[in-house]
Amino acid sequence: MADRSAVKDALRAQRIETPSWGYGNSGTRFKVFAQPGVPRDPFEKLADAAQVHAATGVAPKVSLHIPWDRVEDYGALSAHARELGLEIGAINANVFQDEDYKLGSVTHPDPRVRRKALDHLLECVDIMDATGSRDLKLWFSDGTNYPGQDDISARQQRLSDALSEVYRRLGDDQRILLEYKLFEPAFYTTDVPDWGTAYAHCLRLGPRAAVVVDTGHHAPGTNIEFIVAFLLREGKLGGFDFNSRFYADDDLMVGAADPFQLFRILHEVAGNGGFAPEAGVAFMLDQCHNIEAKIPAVIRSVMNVQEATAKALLVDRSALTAAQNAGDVLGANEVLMDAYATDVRPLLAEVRAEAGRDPNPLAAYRAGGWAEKIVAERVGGAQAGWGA
Ligand code: AOS
Ligand code: ZN
Ligand code: ZN
Repeated sequence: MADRSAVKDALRAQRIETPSWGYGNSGTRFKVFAQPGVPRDPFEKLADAAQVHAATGVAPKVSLHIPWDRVEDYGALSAHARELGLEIGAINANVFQDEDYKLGSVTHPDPRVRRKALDHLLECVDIMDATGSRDLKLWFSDGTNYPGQDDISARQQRLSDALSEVYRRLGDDQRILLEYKLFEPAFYTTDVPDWGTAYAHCLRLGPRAAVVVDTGHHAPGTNIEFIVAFLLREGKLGGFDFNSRFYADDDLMVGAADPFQLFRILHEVAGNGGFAPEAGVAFMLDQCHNIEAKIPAVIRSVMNVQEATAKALLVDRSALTAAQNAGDVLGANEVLMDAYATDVRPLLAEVRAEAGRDPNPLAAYRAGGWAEKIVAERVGGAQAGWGA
């Protein structure tokens, strides 16, 4: 049996970072369905994030996205976050929404465009300094659409040069989190398409660079938990961008499509020390709520991560190791499946009640009247930036 009080301690200590863009309007390239009451600026996005933290108690960090969250005074934005009981999490750079980036950003064949992209990445580090953020999250849409369009190796060199310059600019407590994605918007080659490429660049950069696993960024059938175990073992798992996918990079609520996969991933996190604060793994959401109400969807997502975490922590590790060492294939599998089959909702309700919170975060949010208040007070909400 797993130690119940240790499991509860770990659940209390867990932190899940929510994305500013999850609170704004978003959609697909076909249509953005605007919702009433959505935030009009980054300050209001933080106010919504504070509701998620108030309901769950485990979501004090908010990732920002530049330029979607560009403000005059970042000191004022982080002071606002602190007043709300929040902190600024990862700063997400954006080198994918500018006319100049048609052929790439830091890997573009034209040095002028590369310089412009690099300057934006360096500006993001300035914003980290101003907000106290630890992580610079880099996702590059860079790639090509047709064989022969550009030189694959030359693009790797340009990428490496840019990453090195950003790395040199980092403060001692700051990190580069490098994200990979199989394809989209580039359809033939992508310059950081997989964990191996991201890992190789991070290894070359040094200890303050690590890989981000976005759960929606793999080919169907990829064993994500293997990647997680490998990266943790190498000290190179910087964090997760959690979301669900049925087909490609769907950015649906984490745990909605495949809660068993989420459990298997978090089982590897638990087994490889990834929940310890010193492992430095950032548990972030990267989602868009196109048709569902946004704040409750973020709360639901946080709860889904908590539930999968609780099941992973409940795995009877000594029984598992004994079965594995004895070559007991079915026995080992049974230990894992027993934990997965456990209804952990009462345990989580208990953890919340003991922390003085409502055992049901969604009910608490609905009872608080915030949804009605923002609809009445906010007119003309802003788009998150996606699906424009
Ligand atoms: C894009 O597909 C990636 O998942 C990015 O992590 C992210 O969605 C974007 O940078 C939003 O900030
Ligand atoms: Zn992502
Ligand atoms: Zn993505």
